[in-house]
Amino acid sequence: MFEPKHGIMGPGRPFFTNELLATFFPPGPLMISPKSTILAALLASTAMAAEYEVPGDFNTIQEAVNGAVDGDVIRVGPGTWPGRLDFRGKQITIESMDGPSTTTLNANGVGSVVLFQSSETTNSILDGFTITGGTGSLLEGEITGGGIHVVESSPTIQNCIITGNTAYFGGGVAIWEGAPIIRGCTFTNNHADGDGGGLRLHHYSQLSMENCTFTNNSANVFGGGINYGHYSQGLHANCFFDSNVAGLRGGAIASACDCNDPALSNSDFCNSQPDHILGGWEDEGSNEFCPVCTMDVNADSVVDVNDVLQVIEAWGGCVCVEDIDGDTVVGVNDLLLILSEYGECPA
Ligand SMILES: [Ca+2]
Ligand SMILES: [Ca+2]
Repeated sequence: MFEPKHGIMGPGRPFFTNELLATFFPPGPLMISPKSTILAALLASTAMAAEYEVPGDFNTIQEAVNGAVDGDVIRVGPGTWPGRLDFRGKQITIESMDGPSTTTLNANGVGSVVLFQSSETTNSILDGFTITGGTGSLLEGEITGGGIHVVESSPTIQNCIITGNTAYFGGGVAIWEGAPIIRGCTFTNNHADGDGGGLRLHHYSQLSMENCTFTNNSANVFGGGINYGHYSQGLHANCFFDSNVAGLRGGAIASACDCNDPALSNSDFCNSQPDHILGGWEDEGSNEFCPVCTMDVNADSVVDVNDVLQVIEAWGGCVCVEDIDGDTVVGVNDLLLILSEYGECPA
């Protein structure tokens, strides 16, 4: 009779009971049958579901990833872990033992901190890390995805603090032809020299985001918090945006592109500069916006003749702060908006 040993699952984790074995090996001579084929498959999948600890089983997280197979869980101890981390297409969970406040992945300026670029699915899970020190990866001629680079992949990123990363597109995170799930994450103090200080979606990407916070992210051009690019769309539920800044437009979110309007629900927007949202968006309800002084184009906290003069100087076609209604033309309508809001900006 087949006697299961603990070795199949590792010490202390027996899986096969006599009852289960009886299902596949009824009393009598052992015969090759479809049932034994099923058992072989079961054995294979069960044997793969290992749990590793770093440090302990491996010295680095990447070594653990290299040694892992689909279904495995890598548990990471507290501390700062230098270098880059590539999931290498594996459907595994990498989680911190003690949470993001004590467990940091720091690329120290050598590129993106975490890479999902090998067709990862939502079963590839990053859970509970601070992601920092990232400087992005080259994609289509631009430095993209400072902290996390998602290319043609759809991982799950949860309970992470993404902070202090830079790139040209997507200082914190960039997504290219991906459909990730991001939940319970904080994006703070990330910067893009181009678009998407906290996050950028591009090229047929889809994002499902909930319970995330964006604070103090900045972009020199569009989307201090988030920038949407070509044919991308997303859902943001229960998110909070505070003090995100864009050099041109879309302090919190810019979606002025050939993309679908992002859907927003139960999300709050405060202290965005120069505006909260550039472009269309779908109101799924319960969103709140602090007053924003879009008409104060020279950002001196008062709407007055100086703003009028600046608008007149920018007269004509442009994408700029002087185009207050966002129709890519600085014209009479923008001037009328300024005149309608003359005076001190709301606090
Ligand atoms: Ca002003
Ligand atoms: Ca205009």
